[in-house]
Amino acid sequence: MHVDRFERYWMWAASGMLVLFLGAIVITAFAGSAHPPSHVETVNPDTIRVAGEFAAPGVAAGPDGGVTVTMRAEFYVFRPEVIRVPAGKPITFRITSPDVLHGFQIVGSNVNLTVAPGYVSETTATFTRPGEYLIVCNEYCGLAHHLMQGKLIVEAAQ
Ligand SMILES: [Cu+2]
Repeated sequence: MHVDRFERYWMWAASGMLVLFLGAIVITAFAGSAHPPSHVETVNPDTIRVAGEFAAPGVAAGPDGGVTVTMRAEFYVFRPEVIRVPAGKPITFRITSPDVLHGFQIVGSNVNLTVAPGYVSETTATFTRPGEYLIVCNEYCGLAHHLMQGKLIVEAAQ
């Protein structure tokens, strides 16, 4: 079968790109520990306001110096709205929603979670630079979505 020379070039180029891109996925999966979201933890969205850890959201220091921030994202507010955490310590955010889908993005950081009712979204980040960070909801959640924001205050270690 005759295949034109230029067509052959393009076939090799396309095959090379496939190998390159698949290789990049495999390499980052193993070397960079990149993986799809795997933290699956469910809660009953009907009761999180009255029972369990999300009924009293807030900041709690752990024995190892790390900090856990328990939060609710709900129509159209984050609870707590203002979070104070220490700089240089691992901060674990645990957040869920009692109503609809929300987003939880800390502007200027890598923290960006989708908050779905019935599920606990969790991530850990360390903030080395003290200051104020804006928290926004980046999933359209209703009429006052644009007003839904919070503040993270990272305090320098004493
Ligand atoms: Cu929203």
